[in-house]
Amino acid sequence: MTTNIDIQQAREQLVMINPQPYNAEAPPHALDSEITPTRQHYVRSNFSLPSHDGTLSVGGAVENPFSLTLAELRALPALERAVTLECAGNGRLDTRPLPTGEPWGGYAVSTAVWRGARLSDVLARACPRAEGVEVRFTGADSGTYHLTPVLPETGDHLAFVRSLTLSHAADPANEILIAYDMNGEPLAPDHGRPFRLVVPHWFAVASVKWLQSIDVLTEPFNGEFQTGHYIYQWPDRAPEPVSHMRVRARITDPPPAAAIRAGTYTIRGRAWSGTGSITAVEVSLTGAGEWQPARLDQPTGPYQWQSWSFTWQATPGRHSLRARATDAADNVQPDVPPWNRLGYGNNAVEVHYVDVV
Ligand SMILES: Nc1nc2c(c(=O)[nH]1)N[C@H]1C(S)=C(S)[C@@H](COP(=O)(O)O)O[C@H]1N2
Ligand SMILES: [Mo]
Repeated sequence: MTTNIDIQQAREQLVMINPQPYNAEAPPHALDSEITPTRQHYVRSNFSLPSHDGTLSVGGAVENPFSLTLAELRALPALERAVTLECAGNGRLDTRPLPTGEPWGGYAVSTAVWRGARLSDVLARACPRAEGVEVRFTGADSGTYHLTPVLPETGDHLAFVRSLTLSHAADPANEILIAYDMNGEPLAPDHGRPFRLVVPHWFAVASVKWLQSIDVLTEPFNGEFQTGHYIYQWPDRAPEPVSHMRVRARITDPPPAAAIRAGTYTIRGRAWSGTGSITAVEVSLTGAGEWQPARLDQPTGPYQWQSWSFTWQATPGRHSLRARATDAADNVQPDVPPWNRLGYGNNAVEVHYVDVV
């Protein structure tokens, strides 16, 4: 049984953004490890922690509806993958004018090893009917929700529900998991106990926690969490739903606002993207242009951030360090946040100040 004390302890190492619903960033040093320790993995929840009856029902437009207990899910062939999850609102605090929404700094991003059943296996067993177009995922959490003005008709008591296209969800190559273990232990309550979706490459809003039901739909789903929120409302072009993580690099060492000794210093960091592996990271030491190539490590897996480093001859004074990543689809980070009304997907190049003494 999980007590309030257990939940409190699980939250001790995080940097709180909102006590209720509980939202918290990873501490900056969490990014020093390739796999984020579970207690340092950021948490984002739209509602209070729900209770869950321990079963997953699979139905809708399928030939063979069924339900699974956690034990039955564990008995299916398992897949284990390290997956970097990033909140689409990560970096919102650095966008101007400041949008509404949780004021995330830059640490709503973490990487964990997830183990679970393949969503494609579960869907194949249910046998979707030919007219199926989307799959809807319903979480056990619900509550009152501050609606965007664009969809007043959706009401104000909502559950957390998202969908994927059936072709995306049912393709085994996409390795979407119904995960029950995180870093070798059963999922913690804040991360979706007893099971959750993990959708590699996508902003983590797609990875529905406390998963309760999976339904094949014959019409596209347009719930609040994919038509009201989690939409890029650009000032100058048509709105787009939030989907893949945007290319981004982060300096992890020296840590933010550090003072270091003059001499040779290895700058280290991580870089990630949902639109292709990272192909280059460049570093600027002057706050202006002058981009120099960093050493980029090969990916250790298809869905996790990559490590990079740069050897710096640090001279006394204050320096502004910047790192910029490019991915295999040739996406490169912009200099300024790509402003949109709800402040999603800020992947602007970050400036890191360091004092060298
Ligand atoms: N049921 C449910 N699933 C959810 C959410 C939620 O509020 N309810 N938040 C989503 C968002 S916006 C993010 S960023 C991730 C966060 O996952 P984590 O808390 O394990 O880091 O969960 C996603 N899954
Ligand atoms: Mo998120």
